[in-house]
Amino acid sequence: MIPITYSAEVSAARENGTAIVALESTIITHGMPYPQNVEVARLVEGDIRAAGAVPATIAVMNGTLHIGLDDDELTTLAQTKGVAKLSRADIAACIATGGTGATTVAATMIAAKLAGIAVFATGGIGGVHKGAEDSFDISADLMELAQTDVTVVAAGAKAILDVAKTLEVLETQGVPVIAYCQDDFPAFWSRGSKLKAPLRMDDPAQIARAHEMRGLMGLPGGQLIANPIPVDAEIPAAELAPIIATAQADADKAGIVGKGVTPYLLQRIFELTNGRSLEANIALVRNNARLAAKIALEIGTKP
Ligand code: PSU
Ligand code: MN
Repeated sequence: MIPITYSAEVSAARENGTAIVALESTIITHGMPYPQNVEVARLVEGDIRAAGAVPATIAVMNGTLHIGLDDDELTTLAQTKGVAKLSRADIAACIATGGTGATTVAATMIAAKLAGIAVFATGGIGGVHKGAEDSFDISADLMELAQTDVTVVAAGAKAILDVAKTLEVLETQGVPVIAYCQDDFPAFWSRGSKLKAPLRMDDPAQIARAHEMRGLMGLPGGQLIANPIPVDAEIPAAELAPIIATAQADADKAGIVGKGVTPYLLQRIFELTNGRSLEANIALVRNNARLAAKIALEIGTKP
C-alpha cells in the first residue's frame, strides 16, 4: 500500500466533488528563500481558495505522501534544510525509506494523478538547459508531461533554459503546448520568448475540454498551459539576458551539475537582480494558480 494522506481540506473536497488544484513543493524548498517561500505558498493557496477551488500542496514527509499540507507541515517543510528534491526517479525510494522530500513538476504530476487531481499550478517547468548538447541536462518534467495526464499551468519555461530546444522536445514527446491569451510562448520572468507557441487558447473552458478530449481518446500525457506573467510584474528579456549569462557562467565555474543546476541559477539570479526576480516569480505563480483554479472548476462540467 502507498502511505498517502490527505489534508482535511482536500479530503472534504474529494468527498464533495470540489475542484482541486495540485501545487508542487520544490518551488518552496529549492526555488525561494525562507521566509518568503512559506509566505508565497500561503498566498498561492489563498488565491486558489478565493477562486473557489481547494489547494493540494504535495510533498513527502517522513515516508508519507502528503496531498495537501496543513500550516504546520508547510512551515516545517519551508524551514527544513537539506530536503531532498524528488523527481520521477526518486519519489518511490524516498517514500520507501521513510524520507522527506519536495516534489518537482514531474513528481507532483505523479502524485496528483494518484490522487485523481487533474490540474496543477507551478511557476515554470524544467526543460532543456543551455549547453544540453554537451551536458545532456534535460529535465524529467518534459518526459512526465508526455506520460501523465495532468494539465500543468506554468509561465512557460524558465529563461535560464534553452527555450527553443525545450519546445522541440515537447513537440517530439507529443505534449500540447497551449499559450494562454497570446501567440508567444512565455519565458517565465518575461511575457515573450520570440517563439510562437504551437497552440493558443483564450478560455479556461476550452482548456478543460481539451484535457477531457485527450482522456476520451486514451492519449497518455498532460497539457502544458503557458500563462504569461502579468504585465506589471515582468522583467524584460533584454534586461535579464546578461544576468542569466552571468549566472550560467558562475554555475559552470562552480561545477554545478544535475539537480543542483536549477536551484543554483534561481538563487544567483535573485542575488544579481537584488530580489526583483523573486518578486516576478511570486506574481507569476499566483497568476498561474488563479488560472489553474478556473480550469479545474471547468473540468467535468460538460458530459
Ligand atoms: N518553478 C519555479 N521554481 C522552481 C521550480 C519550478 O518557479 O524552483 C522547480 C520545479 O520543481 C521544477 C524544477 O520541476 O524546478 C526543475 O528542476 P530540474 O531543472 O532540475 O528538472
Ligand atoms: Mn536537470
